[in-house]
Amino acid sequence: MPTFETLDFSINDGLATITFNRPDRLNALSAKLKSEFLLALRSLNRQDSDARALLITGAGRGFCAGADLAEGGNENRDMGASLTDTYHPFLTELANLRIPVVSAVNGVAAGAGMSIAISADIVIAAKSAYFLQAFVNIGLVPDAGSTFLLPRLVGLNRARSMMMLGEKVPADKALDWGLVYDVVEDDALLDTATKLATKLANGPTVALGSIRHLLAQSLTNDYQGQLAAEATAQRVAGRTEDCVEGVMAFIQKREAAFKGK
Ligand code: T3D
Repeated sequence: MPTFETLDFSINDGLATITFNRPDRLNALSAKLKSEFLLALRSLNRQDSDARALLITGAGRGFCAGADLAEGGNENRDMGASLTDTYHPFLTELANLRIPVVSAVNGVAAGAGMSIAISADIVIAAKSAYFLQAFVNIGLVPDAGSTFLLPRLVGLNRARSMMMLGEKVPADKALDWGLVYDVVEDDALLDTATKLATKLANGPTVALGSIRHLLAQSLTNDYQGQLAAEATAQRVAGRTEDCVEGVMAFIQKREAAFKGK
């Protein structure tokens, strides 16, 4: 298992956990953190990885405050190149993960940090957490996939207001908007998110991975294209040991013991 400076990474009983660990900077995305996040995600995407679900959270009082604005060299640098070189690789790896992802948003999720949080399949937020399209407050446009994901999650009007006003959206409002799956008491966040992620880690991994990819494809496919994608995915899922086990367990009136194969 690789060790990292800016995040904690572990895999226990099929559940991988990545905890951003720069609490004094609200887990802002330094160059090091971005490269370590990419390495961790790449290791999870390897065929020989034991991981069957991923939980992402942040140490301290923030989930992630977006780009590290204190890292220097901000004047006249090519931020477009910075995005394609240092953000898009980890965002793409995250989108392509073959396992389900849960984010436990323990505090602020701002800028690209919000993009990471809402890239998860299931987002759980602590009561005190909030979401912030911080970009406009520093004269930037939303990036890291925000303009793709956010309007699809909350609708154009809400996405537009968040992006143009740059105001905090508290967890309760995010729940009301459908941006998060659940909001729990702060001290119950990690436990709740871990239980949920563990349930996914014990699920039929191939089917779960396909569900995340099918839903992603549904954002751009037409109806016929999506029917075809479902058929392709079902061909694969239908041949897994987990499918045999799931049907057998149903007939035998017992709980299925999925192995992720
Ligand atoms: O090329 C590229 O990188 C382009 C990519 C852009 C992607 C983006 O994500 S752009 C958006 C970047 N993020 C922001 O603009 C958010 C900046 N932070 C804030 O607005 C506020 O910190 C928060 C609203 C998130 C939290 O406010 P508060 O009052 O709870 O905490 P604080 O006191 O501002 O922050 C605590 C510390 O974390 C503080 O350090 P200090 O004073 O104790 O030494 C603060 O400077 C530091 N911090 C917070 N956010 C960042 C940060 N340091 C570096 N980068 C940050 N993003």
